[in-house]
Amino acid sequence: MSLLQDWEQRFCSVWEHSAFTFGPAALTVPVGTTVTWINKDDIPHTVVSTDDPKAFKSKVLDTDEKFSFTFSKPGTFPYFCSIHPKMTGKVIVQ
Ligand SMILES: [Cu+2]
Repeated sequence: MSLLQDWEQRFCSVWEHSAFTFGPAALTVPVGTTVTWINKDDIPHTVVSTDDPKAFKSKVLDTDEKFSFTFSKPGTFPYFCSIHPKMTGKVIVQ
């Protein structure tokens, strides 16, 4: 049985300071956590790692589609939406 709690990230459609947002924008999780992003917006979004090489990259997610990634190494993993590059977030893995 895993003691790790997996997380759901939601895309927010709030238009604030000219940027869409990920909610929460910064998430701190233990190593081994699977983070799932769910598009609760009515427009498509993506989740793309900004690291090189990319740690993860989703396809274009339509409404209610999901993308999951399991973080198996500690570190800070910034990401953005490739359709709306001002949408950024990060996952901090400890
Ligand atoms: Cu987007």
